[in-house]
Amino acid sequence: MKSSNRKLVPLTFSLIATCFATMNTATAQPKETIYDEAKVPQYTLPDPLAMADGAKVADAQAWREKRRPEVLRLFREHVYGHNPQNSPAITWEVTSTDKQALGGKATRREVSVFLLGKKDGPKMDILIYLPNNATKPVPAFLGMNFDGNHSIHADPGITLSKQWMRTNNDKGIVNNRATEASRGKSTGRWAMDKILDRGYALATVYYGDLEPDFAEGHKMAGSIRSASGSATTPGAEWGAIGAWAWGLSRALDYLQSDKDIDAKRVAVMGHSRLGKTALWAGAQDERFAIVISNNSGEGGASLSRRRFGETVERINTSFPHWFCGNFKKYNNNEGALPVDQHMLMALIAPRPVYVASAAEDLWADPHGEFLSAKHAEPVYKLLGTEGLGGVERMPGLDQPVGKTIGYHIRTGKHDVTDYDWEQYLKFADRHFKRGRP
Ligand code: GTR
Repeated sequence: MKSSNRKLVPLTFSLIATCFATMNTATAQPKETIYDEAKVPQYTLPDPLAMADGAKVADAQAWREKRRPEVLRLFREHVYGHNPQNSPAITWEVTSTDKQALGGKATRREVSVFLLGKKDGPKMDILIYLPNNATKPVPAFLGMNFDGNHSIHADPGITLSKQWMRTNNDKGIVNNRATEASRGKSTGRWAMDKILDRGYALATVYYGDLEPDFAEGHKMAGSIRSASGSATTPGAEWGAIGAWAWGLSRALDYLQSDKDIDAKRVAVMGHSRLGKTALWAGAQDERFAIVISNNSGEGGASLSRRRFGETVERINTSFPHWFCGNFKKYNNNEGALPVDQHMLMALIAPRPVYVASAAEDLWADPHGEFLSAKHAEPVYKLLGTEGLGGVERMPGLDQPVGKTIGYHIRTGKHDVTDYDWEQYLKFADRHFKRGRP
């Protein structure tokens, strides 16, 4: 998605601030967007390995039993909101199967998932491509899409979404509905051939099936937030990102029952706002084996306290529906947050996480995305993994680094490219023990 605020300015990256204690909390803040590393106010990050009461988290058990639940609760209370409890189990129906899709290369399956277990309630449609020449069950990538399942490939067999979507002439979306001209408009973001050739399935869901992406979208018929009612105290109720992330977990519920998919090897992936969503889904739901954030920026991989590019105030103003009400308390007041986004990544530990930035995507603060990964590392190490594997500094352009935490900054703009997918496939091969390490 484009933002008028995305600016192309020269990259200047400073040294990594590695010591929490030496940074001072920011005081008076300028309101203009900062794109100059030298102008970023100082800040102090919360220590992921210190309990809210100050007690040190000394071992894996203390992380697992005490600090991880605490951090998760803090993110729910202050950032993304709480999911509803005790939702009924999903039910589903396979609505189409074509064993000779894409010229015989793949099996295409479409599944309607009834999110609250009944056919007259909210539903989402999963589109799945399975490689025909691979031994089943296969590992999979699961990611939400921005413009309907039909947008990810020109395959005429994909059912055209009937859901509300943002009108866009270039994408053939007229009066908030997709048309035949919408087919395959996002093909470039889904490296279908590469994914299938490497023996992975691809599963995707239109995020608007859960909730249309505008401030009042939660009030629309079929939106999961309106159908689920209130989950908790005002202010801590789930926002749209919470609802989309919940949808990813429901998609995984379905994948667990699909005998062609190895549900223990599902990588959840997302771009931009859907990268924030993938991180939040992966942080909460430990069934996701790998989590991939593509250019997720503010409220995703990048540090909230670092005022570079988009800020908390800015995102809460432009997209008041994405986060919980309490998150607005941190407008221009990030230092008061009990968490920061490195702790979101720490919630994923010890599972592999990959963070990708783009050089021209300064709005998303590439350096802040790298720093989150770096500052999540103590938790990865405590849990016995290598984390970034000795990487101390942000790497140069197009030089992927890392072990359990992967990172790259690619040449170019805010987007998902074949280059990004190549890195995700290598990372997944390595962690799913397919091919050479
Ligand atoms: C921007 C927003 C970003 C990012 C992006 C996207 O307008 O400011 O946080 O999520 O949209 O989703 O493409």
